[in-house]
Amino acid sequence: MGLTISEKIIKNHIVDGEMVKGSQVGIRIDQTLTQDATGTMAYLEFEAMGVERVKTELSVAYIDHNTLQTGFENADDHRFIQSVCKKRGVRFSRPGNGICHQVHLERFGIPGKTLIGSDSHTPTGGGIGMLAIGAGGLDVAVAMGGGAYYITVPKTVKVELTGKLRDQVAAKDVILEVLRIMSVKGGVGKIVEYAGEGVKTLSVPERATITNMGAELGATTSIFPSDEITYQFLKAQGREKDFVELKADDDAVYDETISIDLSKLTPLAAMPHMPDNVKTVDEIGPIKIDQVCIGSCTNSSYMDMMKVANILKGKKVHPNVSLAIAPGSMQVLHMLASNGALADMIAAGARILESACGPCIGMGQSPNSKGVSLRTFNRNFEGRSGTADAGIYLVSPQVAASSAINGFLTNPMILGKEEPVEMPEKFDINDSMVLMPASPEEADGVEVIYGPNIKPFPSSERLGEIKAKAILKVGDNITTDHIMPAGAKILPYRSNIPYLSNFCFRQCDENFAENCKKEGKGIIIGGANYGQGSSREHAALVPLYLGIKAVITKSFARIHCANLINAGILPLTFVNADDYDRIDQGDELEIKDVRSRIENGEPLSLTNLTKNEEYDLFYEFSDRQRDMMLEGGLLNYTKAKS
Ligand code: MIC
Ligand code: SF4
Repeated sequence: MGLTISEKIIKNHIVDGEMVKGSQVGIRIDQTLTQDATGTMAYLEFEAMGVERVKTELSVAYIDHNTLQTGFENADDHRFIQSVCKKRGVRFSRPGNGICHQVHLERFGIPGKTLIGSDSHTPTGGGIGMLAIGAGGLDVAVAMGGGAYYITVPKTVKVELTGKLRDQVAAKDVILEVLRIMSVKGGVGKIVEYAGEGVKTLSVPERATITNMGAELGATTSIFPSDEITYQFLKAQGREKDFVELKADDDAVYDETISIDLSKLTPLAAMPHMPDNVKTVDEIGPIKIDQVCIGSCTNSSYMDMMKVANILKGKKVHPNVSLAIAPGSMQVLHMLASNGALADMIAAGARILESACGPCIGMGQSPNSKGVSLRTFNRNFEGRSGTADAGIYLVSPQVAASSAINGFLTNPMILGKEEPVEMPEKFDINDSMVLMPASPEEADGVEVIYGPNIKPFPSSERLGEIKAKAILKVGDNITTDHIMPAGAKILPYRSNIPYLSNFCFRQCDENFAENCKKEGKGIIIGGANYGQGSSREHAALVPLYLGIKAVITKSFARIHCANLINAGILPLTFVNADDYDRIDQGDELEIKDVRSRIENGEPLSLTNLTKNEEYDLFYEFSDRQRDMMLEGGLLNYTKAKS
């Protein structure tokens, strides 16, 4: 039986377990990446593991999220990360060098290799044929230390592409169409592989836009073949030696197939407040807009920026619209500056931001009250922009640029033919913003510098009795942004769990933290797809700090579920989804004999002491996960094993 692309890569990297769908395997990790918002914690965890030097082929730390530096906190975190990197053998991409996924694709991604990153959009690397997976910081720390990364062997969805995109229709429209078809939970437990004649018509940055936003499907990752187009991209980056061809076998078996004729797509938009709330731009109509933001790891490549510059050239941004543009990397920004495109953007009235995540994670550029903001980003969760009542629409660069000029949502097809943007034969290559680590001999003399805002992460206890209140009950599709919000006011405290805890679940229940502190413990009841979105392990570490013992839901998103286990919080699901309705916030709950039952692989049930009822619970742990749960999380487990 033939293999899919991802099956081939997994097979080449298995170090533990068998490649059987649905079972857990440990894979060897060739590369890791971190960003600063999750990285500070990941390096604190790495330091706690006591490993002298990273054991991967390549590990890179990027500073791209917390670049606002409104106080000393972010700069201290950057300095901490820089010092750990120097000592432990990690390359350090300085603030200003660009967004992790964009830079990694340009300078480091290699087809056929495995990459895990402490950021949910790590699958961007799938655009170049990597098996690139988003993970919690602790998983990344373990991989840096040479440990395997464990995944459940996923099902494979084949997206068969035919035809070619018409002018003014973009890769963003392809992934929005996939989201429309599959929804934000449609990818859970699956890898999405792109295939078919249409693949050849898409450049690497376009493919990367598509795999990037595969994160919004809840997929483990997404991947494109590595072909002639990949070779040309790597060659233009001066990295042709990294090329290997990768394709699925003709008789590969897929679990599902979706077909998309690229030539039939029209410009789409994801409406507030979910990335799968997709309609055509024409269906939504010419709504008035207040803001346009162009950039993020989804759409900030040189090609995207040139398309935007071509639309803006010689025009003016509408007086009622604020247009902000953040090119994705120093490479992109430098090339735009050299060829005059940056001047066209500035002349049109665009506000040029540094090459970083910026508004995508609420670091500045929050829209006005009830503002309508079009963004080329990947997430439009309620409140994420920093303005609670703003409406965020996710669109392509072409929709964004043409709308910025008109002042209303615009189908760029009215502009007619697109000015062609050629893939450069040679990108500007300048890696001076990536600092190399000290040699092993010099590393001894390097000191790790901690700032006063860096607090130790919470410790967890071995699994014991669980008897606590349903301290919070929430609905479906709760995101990690709900659990642990980001934004300019809170992000500087990513290395200070006690302070962060005050903001936990604020959007759902403003008394949550206070209630937890009063009770000292609690159980959270959730709906379907609980914990979707960001990989931030803070969404598990903060509840751990607040005494949460178990989270019981209809279903979980993959990364968050892994983060809960890593933190030693029990993730359980209802056997009968209807039992969710029987529990009220405040009910006294008990999971009887939880430790011995999990130890012996026996079923669990939840006793509702308030209502005098009993509900069956489901859990599925590999042996390793079971041992981790019993020890109280991955760090305790790793220590106990060594
Ligand atoms: C995001 O897009 O939500 C982030 C910010 O990049 C996160 C990581 C984080 O919360 O630090 C992600 O996607 O994992
Ligand atoms: Fe940064 Fe936004 Fe990409 Fe997350 S989604 S890595 S915040 S640009």
